[in-house]
Amino acid sequence: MKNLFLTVVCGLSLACNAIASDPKPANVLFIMIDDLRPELGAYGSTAVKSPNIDSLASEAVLFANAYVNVPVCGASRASMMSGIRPTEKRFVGYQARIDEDAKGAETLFGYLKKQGYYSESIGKILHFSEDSKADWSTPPWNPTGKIKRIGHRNYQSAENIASFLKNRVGPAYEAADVPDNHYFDGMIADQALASLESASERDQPFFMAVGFLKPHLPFTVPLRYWDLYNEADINLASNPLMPMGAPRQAIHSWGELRKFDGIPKAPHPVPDAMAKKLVHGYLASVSYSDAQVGKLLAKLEQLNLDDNTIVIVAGDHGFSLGEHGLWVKHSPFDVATRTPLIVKLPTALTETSTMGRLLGSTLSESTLSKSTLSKRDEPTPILNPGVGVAEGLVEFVDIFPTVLELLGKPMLPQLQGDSFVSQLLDSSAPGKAAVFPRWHAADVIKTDRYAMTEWFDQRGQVTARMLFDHLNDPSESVNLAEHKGYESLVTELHEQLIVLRESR
Ligand SMILES: [Ca+2]
Repeated sequence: MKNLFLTVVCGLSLACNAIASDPKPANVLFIMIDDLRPELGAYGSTAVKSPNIDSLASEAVLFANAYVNVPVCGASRASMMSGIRPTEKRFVGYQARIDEDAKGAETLFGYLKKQGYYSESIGKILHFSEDSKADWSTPPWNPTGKIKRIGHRNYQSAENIASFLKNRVGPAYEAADVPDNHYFDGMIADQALASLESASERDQPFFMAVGFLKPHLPFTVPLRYWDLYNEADINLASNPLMPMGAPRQAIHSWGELRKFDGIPKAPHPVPDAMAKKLVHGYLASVSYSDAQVGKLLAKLEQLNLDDNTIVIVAGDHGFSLGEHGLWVKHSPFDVATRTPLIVKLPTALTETSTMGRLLGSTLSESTLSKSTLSKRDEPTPILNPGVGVAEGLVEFVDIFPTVLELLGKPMLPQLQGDSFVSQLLDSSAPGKAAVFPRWHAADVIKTDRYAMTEWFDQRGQVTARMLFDHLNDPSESVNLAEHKGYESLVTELHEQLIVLRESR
């Protein structure tokens, strides 16, 4: 009954301070999935099998247009965990560190630790475990393989291990018939389950960040996840060509994939049969990570932590699987910058049965009583807080302030994003007017309809430009930047980009 009361208060205030005013502070389970593009059933993909994340999404707000600020692991994570935007000099590559690039900045996990939270990192969260290490309540936990020299590749087959130890190269994929926890993500899940048990016994709220490594290359996952797919049925990218009129700056040689055994050297493309194998491996890897997420969600429920825990599932950037002839990330294209973001509020706030209906009607009444339209007889639609598909734009620098608002913690001056709590309470609420990913010399402005990339030289002069109309060309096949009739739009977007560049 207490929760119900607080829920009503939350509804009346049209903010989510109820979580904060609850005498028992909410926990956060933050799950990152490396290199995950929106290749999930919940995002409309019919190619992949992702039942666990899909199930979570049905009880959460799914952000259909969530963009990272840098399409590479380390920099994306550093920017997100500090709430600070990348620049030409800050959070540039995979080796970016918060404690070097943004010295003195608070981290999300460190700030929550100061606020009384138990902050814990399991698996891949920041690129370096040493980065801002003291901000965690306990040293970051990472899995180790039997043969250290193989590192993150974590091959299990004797043949691949021998090949790697001899030649320092191995294949881009592997399908060993082993249990989940012979590969790293199964170990990470096991550790996270144990940590959730410990957390449930601790009289302290937690911020638990769990980072799964797949579908990052190499696609080394148990055979049974490969067996979920028939390779012959796998479709290759429908837009395998560079956009018409794309500048040369848009092309890269996807070196991260080429270093694996058997992949053609630049500038040669991946043959179709190999491309099918790689896409198969990516899908199998997504299903493997999805299964690990399922274990965490089941444990959360089993421990009765779900009613008081915010669950966030996020990628760290997108991934090209042959789109534009490209592979991996490292580009300003939409396929490399858009990533999944799903946020589930504690069950006590989003229960769709009695409590949900009460909350919905409370919100409606509250809105009506404040509205000048309230004298009319048109009812405000019943809202369904915490559930739905949010089409409005968000970007990853917004995650830090959102978590603070949900937990009722004071904001920090360093934060360069905006809370999207309004979209969590009502998924149809508007998102941002624009979001701003960037990659090396390229800055992107993405609005509801358009995406424009500008490449800048060291003097700040534009050297190349791409403009796409996502309404008519969502797969980015025609660069409109030099087309007649787009001059004023280009100028307008350019001016917004300059304002952003000068503000960060
Ligand atoms: Ca990544």
